[in-house]
Amino acid sequence: MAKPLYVLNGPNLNLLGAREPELYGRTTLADIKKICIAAAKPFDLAVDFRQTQREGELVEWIHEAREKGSAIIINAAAYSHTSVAIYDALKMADLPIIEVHLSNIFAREAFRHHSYVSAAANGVICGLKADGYRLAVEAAASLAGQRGSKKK
Ligand code: CA2
Repeated sequence: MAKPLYVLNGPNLNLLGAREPELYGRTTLADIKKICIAAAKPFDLAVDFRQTQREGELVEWIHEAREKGSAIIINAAAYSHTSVAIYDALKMADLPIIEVHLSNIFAREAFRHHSYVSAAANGVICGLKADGYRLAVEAAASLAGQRGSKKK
């Protein structure tokens, strides 16, 4: 089997589902993990799905994905807008990178309009709530060269 897709989630995303459904939907992070696993299955890809509150842990996971992953899907949450360390780590990873946000960050406060992650990503999906993760898995699998193996 090919190397897994790393789906990395940043701070506070463990709280999804309960509050601000108009922004983030009602789907929990556990539900999103299931969506990612199901979306990767037709490509014969496994998913390594993680969440952390810590910037340095995200950096370490990006380093790990360089060696052990076939692509990175990342919702760095608030760190998207602040972290040069995450940008540097992503730039060092010679892998397809898809950035995903549940909410449309461009329809929100100005401080959310810039993402350091975007400058290191092959593509960005935002505003589609949990469905953005499904699309991100399909895009990452395609970029990782798994397109031909998608089963109908
Ligand atoms: O839209 C996204 O996915 C964000 O990455 C979510 C981040 C936010 O800082 C980014 O600008 C956009 C915040 C995640 C907070 O998660 C919550 C979970 C439950 C209730 C409230 C917030």
